[in-house]
Amino acid sequence: MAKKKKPDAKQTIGNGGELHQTAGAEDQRLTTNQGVVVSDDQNTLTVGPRGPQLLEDFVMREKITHFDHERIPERVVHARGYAAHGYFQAYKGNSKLTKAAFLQDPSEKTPVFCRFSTVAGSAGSPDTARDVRGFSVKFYTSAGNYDLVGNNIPVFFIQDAIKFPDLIHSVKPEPDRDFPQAQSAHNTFWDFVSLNPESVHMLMWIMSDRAIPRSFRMMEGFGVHTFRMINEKGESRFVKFHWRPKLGTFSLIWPEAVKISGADPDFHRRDLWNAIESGDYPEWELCVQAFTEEEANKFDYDVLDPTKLVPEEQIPLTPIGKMVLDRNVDNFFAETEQVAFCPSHVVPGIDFSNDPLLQGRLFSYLDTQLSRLGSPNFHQIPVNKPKCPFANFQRDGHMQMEVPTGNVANEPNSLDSGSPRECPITGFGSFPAKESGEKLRIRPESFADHYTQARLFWVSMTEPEKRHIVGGFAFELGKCDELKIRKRMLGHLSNVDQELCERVASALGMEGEADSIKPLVSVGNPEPSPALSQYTDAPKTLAGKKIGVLTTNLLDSSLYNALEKAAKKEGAMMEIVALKAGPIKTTGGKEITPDHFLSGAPSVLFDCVVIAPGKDQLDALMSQAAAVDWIRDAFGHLKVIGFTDQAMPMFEKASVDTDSDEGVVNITSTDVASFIDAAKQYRIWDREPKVRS
Ligand code: HDE
Repeated sequence: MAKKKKPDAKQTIGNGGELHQTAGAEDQRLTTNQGVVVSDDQNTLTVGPRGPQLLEDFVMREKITHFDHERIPERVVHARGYAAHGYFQAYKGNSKLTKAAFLQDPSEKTPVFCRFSTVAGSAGSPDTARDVRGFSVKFYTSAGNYDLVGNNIPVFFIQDAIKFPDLIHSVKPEPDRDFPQAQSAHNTFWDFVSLNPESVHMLMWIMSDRAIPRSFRMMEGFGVHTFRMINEKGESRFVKFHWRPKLGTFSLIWPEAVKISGADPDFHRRDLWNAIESGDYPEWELCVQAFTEEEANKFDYDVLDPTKLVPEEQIPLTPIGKMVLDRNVDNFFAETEQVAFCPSHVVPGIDFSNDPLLQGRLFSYLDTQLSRLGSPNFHQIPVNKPKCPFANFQRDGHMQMEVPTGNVANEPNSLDSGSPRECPITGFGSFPAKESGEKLRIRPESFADHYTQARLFWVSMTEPEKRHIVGGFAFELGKCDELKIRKRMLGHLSNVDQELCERVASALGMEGEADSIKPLVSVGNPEPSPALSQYTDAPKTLAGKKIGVLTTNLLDSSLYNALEKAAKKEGAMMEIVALKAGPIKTTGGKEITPDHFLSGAPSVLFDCVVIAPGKDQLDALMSQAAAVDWIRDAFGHLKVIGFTDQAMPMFEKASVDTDSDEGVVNITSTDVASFIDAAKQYRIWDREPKVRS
């Protein structure tokens, strides 16, 4: 179970006033927002005990008025998100690449705030919806705030920012009926993307398990666009940013994700919160693929096109630092909701490329913060405020929190010491890239190949990954009831790969019905890029994962101890699920308070499971359909299942053969090692074709 967090030290606000709602503070008096002590917070002022309420009750009116205005507009995209604080530490030797201050000194820890999100769903939508995940990091560097606002997928749906409102309108709930929520499985989305072949590469990723991550902690992150890094000599290289999770990249599988949406809509945020509370701090390595403009000119795709990636086999990753998230927020609204990321927040040493999607984003984010947070002073909100000194003559506006002094608010001036002044040497200077040309509304020809990298992705997948991509397309297109859209989409898939198209068509029962769509340029036949696969070289580890133990009273104490010890050694978390919420006793008399009770915790919430009824308690457990479902589901979701001899009749009831495969493992109090070894594989992929076609 996660450790409880200690109350925080008190915080100050504004001009030294003290925030009232300070966790753990004693002997504070409840006041109005004007500091007037409240004598009664239970009853409104009335005329007599049963009479009308009085308008003069400023205590009640202030409280209700504040409440009426508690909500701000949710983000138009990425509304559902979760964040944590942490730090970034650079590795040695980045100076050749960049002069960015925070990337120089390995002994320096730069504070960061990192927010993960889904894109399409509203703020209250389930965490495990199929979607790209946002991966935004705000670095509070000594040279100003730097925001790396990326995703967990390295490419995007569209090439030009002007298409973004259309893309988002198509994926959001349909405007007449306001459903479906947090889903791309509907007509408008598939209509739009099938009419925009540039989306096809991204669709391959979105239909893969990348779009249903196991945990934020087990997700890669990507800057998506090509950026520039500039060193002290003024030399520029193009870079692609990658975040690599220390725990490895793992995903859910679709039937599991669907059930988790019901069992725990907060699955990802709970996972991150609990990991940090228990001191198991998630970590990512920041890497770049760096290359010169001359090299880029030789690639057979355009690095300014955000629907393309640079294969790692072509340009390998260079690790430049690591990020650790080690502190949960104190207040979700104040920090996670009010944090404002803008790709235009860069620091000297980092610059933009001409990627037309990036260029559009440089405008959009500042604009959206103005409407979402309501003021150009959003940088004064604590989570957005630079931690280095900042000074300028911008003044006034809604919710000005600072009190600038003096009679001068212009630059240059000679009246008030002339400061603050610009600084041509250390200030941010744009890379002087040469630009010339006619004004045009035109897509470059070098952006025209929409299928080769989609094919690269497909041919780089393992068979289980291919199965899931086919399943993803079939499920989503199955929810799209316009046949013409399905046929058009099958046409695109046949341009990606004939086998992919046939498998999706067969799953839909639409063999041979693909439209014929002529690619603009001929489609290449790329060699696989193993780095694109999640499972080709997946680490065999239980670190950061969760073992669920379904048990009852009188659980064998040596077994409990052996499992607990093994979980600890592997860096995994073990949680006990019992029939009821109250404490149970082991055979040794130890009292354990279960982490969950059965009806609230199906096996989908765990990475691997153990079924271990207590002494003479089999019947009590077996009489519960939810307990039998535990086995059926875990088996169907390809999990490793450990069982005691006593649990065997439950397997018969669940129609799961205990000799099925290497993932169904007998355990005893003296042998949990074979279960742990098997569980490190994460899933038994060979089981899948036997449980679902
Ligand atoms: Fe965003 N995006 N986006 N986006 N985006 C927003 O900004 C936008 C794009 C991404 O945790 C919004 O503050 C346009 C690509 C993340 O707070 C908004 C275009 C990538 C987040 C916006 C894109 C992203 C956002 C909504 C096409 C990956 C969440 C609220 C030109 C590289 C940030 C907000 C957070 C949020 C606009 C495309 C990532 C409206 C116009 C590509 C992670 O400004």
